[in-house]
Amino acid sequence: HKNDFQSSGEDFIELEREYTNMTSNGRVLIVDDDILILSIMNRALEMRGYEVIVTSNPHEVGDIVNSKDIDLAIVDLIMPELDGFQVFENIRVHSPELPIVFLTGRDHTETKIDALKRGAEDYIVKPFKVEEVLARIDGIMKRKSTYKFNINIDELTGAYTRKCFASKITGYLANAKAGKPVALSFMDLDKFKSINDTYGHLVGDEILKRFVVDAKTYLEFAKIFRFGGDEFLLLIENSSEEEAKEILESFREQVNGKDHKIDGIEDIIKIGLSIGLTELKPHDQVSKLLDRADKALYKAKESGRNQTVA
Ligand code: GH3
Repeated sequence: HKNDFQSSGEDFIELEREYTNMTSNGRVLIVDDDILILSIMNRALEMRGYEVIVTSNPHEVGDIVNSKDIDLAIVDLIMPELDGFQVFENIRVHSPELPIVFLTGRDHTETKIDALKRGAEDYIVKPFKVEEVLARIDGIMKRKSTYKFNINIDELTGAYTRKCFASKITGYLANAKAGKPVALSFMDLDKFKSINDTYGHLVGDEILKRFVVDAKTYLEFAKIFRFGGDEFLLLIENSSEEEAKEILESFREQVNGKDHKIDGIEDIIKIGLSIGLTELKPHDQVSKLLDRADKALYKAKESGRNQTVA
């Protein structure tokens, strides 16, 4: 079950690495039978901060794309063993979203149009200027990283998004299957609408932002996702329901104990927090899991709010 255990936590490290560009600007695969091209591009890309994987064997491409987290592929169009378009289709099967750039000696308008229509990101004709190829690749990677950032990080609060949750939950469920406890909670601010109604939407926004900052500070070992509006999901790994309940109650008390002073507002604003808690079960379906957490949250609201219900 080694892979099961590897999933979620490392995925997030990967995400954060991409956002902060700490270790690499991304991973590029180059497929070309011309060893000279491989070596020139390898060196140029590495100097630019990319991790590079090269192969002159187009039959390997499917496996590489499957096993390594590739961000972009550069593919030669004419290779003795396999046509570049076939390599392109192979990659598409394994990784439909991966940007693919053709690098080719075939300066032929119809082939170029064919490649672009199939969805190639670019079509660069040899001989090429290395600087120009690098500029094109930098552009593609920048767009890709902005796109990934935008779909995974909530713009207002900086919490992970609901989409991000959807893409990660399978990994967490695999962990549960492997016997690793994971707790999930639904949290909803109490009477949040009345903060908006009394002080305006911008003050409401500020409260949401502060709430996420506090969650990230107090619960730094957990992952917080904004599910929508004032509703958040929290995942705590290596934690049973019982342990999570203690952690969350203490967090709720911290949140509730805080006085929020906001510029231009006389009143002190307090946040109440209702929390529904459950644990991932080995054969859980996502919908069942969310349903349990949601029902617990509903109970917390019904029983008078500002409390944790498991
Ligand atoms: P309850 O304790 O029953 O949950 O009461 P509530 O007022 O919190 O009810 P509800 O959760 O339905 O209200 C959520 C409100 O959050 C309604 C919506 O206008 C507001 N809201 C949703 N998204 C945002 C946002 O991004 N910013 C602000 N300021 N308000 C938002």
